[in-house]
Amino acid sequence: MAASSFTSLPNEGDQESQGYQTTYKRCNDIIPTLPRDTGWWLSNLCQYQGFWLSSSHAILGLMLVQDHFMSKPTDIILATSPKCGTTWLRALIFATINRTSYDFATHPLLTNNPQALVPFLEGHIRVNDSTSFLESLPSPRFLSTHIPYSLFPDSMKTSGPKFVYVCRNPKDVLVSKWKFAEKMRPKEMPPLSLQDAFELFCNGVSHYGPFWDHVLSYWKASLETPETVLFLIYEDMKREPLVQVKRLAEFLGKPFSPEEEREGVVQEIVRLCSFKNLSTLEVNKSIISTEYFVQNPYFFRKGEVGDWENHLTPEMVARLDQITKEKLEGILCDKWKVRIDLSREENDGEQSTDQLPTPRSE
Ligand code: PAP
Repeated sequence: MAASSFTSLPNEGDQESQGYQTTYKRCNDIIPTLPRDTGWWLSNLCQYQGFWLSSSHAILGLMLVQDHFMSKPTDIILATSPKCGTTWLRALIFATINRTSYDFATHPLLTNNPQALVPFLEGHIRVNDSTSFLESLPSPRFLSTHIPYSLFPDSMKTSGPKFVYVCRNPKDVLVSKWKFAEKMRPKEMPPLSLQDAFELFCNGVSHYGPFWDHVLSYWKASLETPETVLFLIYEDMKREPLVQVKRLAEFLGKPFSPEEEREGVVQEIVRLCSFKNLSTLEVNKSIISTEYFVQNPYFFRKGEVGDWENHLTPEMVARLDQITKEKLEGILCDKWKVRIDLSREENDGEQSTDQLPTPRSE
């Protein structure tokens, strides 16, 4: 995939466009000065404000968000490091907050990829050359982002949007990302070996990496302001989806009523958004790009906990675990470390999103 040009400026004239032009220009000036390293499917990544980003897309998007995005107290922002569960949480949050608007038999998630229903903040702010699209969205706006919490302006953190963050075992993230890169790499680039992907990942050189710093930025925020940042874990979501979706609904100020619980609404949402259901829908099997260069099927591979065991060597596992231990121990506590180590065993025989009991209808 060739990096598209970001040099075309928005129309001159109104004040907003001029503000955008200033940011575009600043971005153009800064990018040649940044440290560079190997890209996973673009030719390179640049390090900006401590994180590795694709120059033409992510850095410009980030700068536009930092300079121009006006958040609202009612906004809901799904934040993820890539491959940690963005697609799944987009679907779950969309289904949860809109549960009284749609019938499960004709639900928009049956005919739309979750990316199409939830705007990507730093993508839309860039593509539309104006905040007007984002401004026009009905309240509550539900957006997704890969921007680390520490890079959002303070004004945004205090203005009250609710952030939902989901993280995932870094060993599964690495494998998922490497498999994704296989599909995304243009034919003229040689394949990216797992060993090379592993080295890049360990060195923090992956989209919005270092992975561990991304996790830490939201972990700390969730401790400081738990009312505005909810920290979820992919492995917990797989192990006990009903519990986690109820937690999510409460955090978003839309708890399930006893009647909804009796009617099996939580089960319906979990079933609708399960990997098994979403990945087999025609829309998600079809080659349609909803998010720039990414085809719908690329967002669905296995959706499992512990696939790393099929790919990583014992040496790779030991090094990744060591980095995780150094970076996250005492902060994410032993709980998460243990969860990483035992993720596959813990998942065996537990309630799974794909094997839920049929909801009771009364
Ligand atoms: P993104 O950040 O690039 O949008 P994201 O959706 O976070 O990607 O991650 C894709 C991963 O989530 C894939 O994992 P895998 O490679 O290990 O299989 C994908 O299969 C998984 N995934 C997608 N939808 C679901 C779902 N409904 N439930 C569980 N996992 C899912």
